Amino acid sequence: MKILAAEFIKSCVDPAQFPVEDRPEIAFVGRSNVGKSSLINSLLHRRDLAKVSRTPGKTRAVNVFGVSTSDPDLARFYLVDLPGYGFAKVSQSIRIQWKPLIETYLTSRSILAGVVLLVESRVVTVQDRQTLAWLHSIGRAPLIVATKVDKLRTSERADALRRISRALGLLEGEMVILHSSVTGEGNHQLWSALRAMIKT
Ligand SMILES: Nc1nc2c(ncn2[C@@H]2O[C@H](COP(=O)(O)OP(=O)(O)OP(=O)(O)O)[C@@H](O)[C@H]2O)c(=O)[nH]1
Ligand SMILES: [Mg+2]
Repeated sequence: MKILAAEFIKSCVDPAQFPVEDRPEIAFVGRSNVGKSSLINSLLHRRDLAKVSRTPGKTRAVNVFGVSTSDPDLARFYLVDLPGYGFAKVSQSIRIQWKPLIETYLTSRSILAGVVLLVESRVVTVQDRQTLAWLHSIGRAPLIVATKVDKLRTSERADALRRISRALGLLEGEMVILHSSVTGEGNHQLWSALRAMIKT
C-alpha cells in the first residue's frame, strides 16, 4: 500500500470547526506524552506532520489530517489527533476547555469509524483505565495500542502485555498492538486494524 497524500487539514478548538462529515475518521486518544502525534507521523512516514513535543500538552486542539492511499479500502479518510488527558501541569482553564471538546468530538461524530486508545507500554495509569471504561460506555470500544515498545527488551514484552491487560482490565484475547514510532514496529498491524475499522 502506498500513501498517496497526507496533509494537515485543520486545527479545531470548537466543535463548530469540526470538518464536514464526508469521509471516515479514526481518532487517537491517550494521555499527554503517550505518543499520539508521533504515531500518526510514523504511520504516514512523515517526520513532522503532527507536532511532537517532549513537553506534555503539546496538542491542544483537535487536529485533523487528510490521508489517501493506494488501497481501495483506505482511499480517503481522516486521522484525528486529540489533545492528551491527564497532564497535571496544564492549567485548569485549558483543561476545562479541552474536556468538552474531546468528549463532544467522540460522542457526536457519526462518521467516526474507530477510536485508537494509546497507553504507554511501561506505564498504564488509572486514568487510562477510566478512559477505556468511558469509551465503552459511549459505545466506542477502542483498539488499544501500547506505545514506545522500543524501550522494552524483547524479554520484557510478554510481561508488559500481561501487565497492560491487567491494568486495563482487558478480557482474555482482547488485542493490544505493540508499537514504536522510533522503529516503526507495529505499523503494519495497525494499518490492518485501521483498514478493518474503515471497511466495516
Ligand atoms: N522512545 C520513544 N519515544 C517516543 C515514541 N513516541 C513518542 N515518543 C516521544 O514521546 C514524547 C511525546 O510524543 P508526542 O507524540 O508529542 O505525544 P502526544 O501523545 O502527542 O502528546 P500530547 O500532544 O501532549 O498529548 C516525544 O518526546 C516523543 O519523541 C516511541 O515510540 N518511542
Ligand atoms: Mg500530540
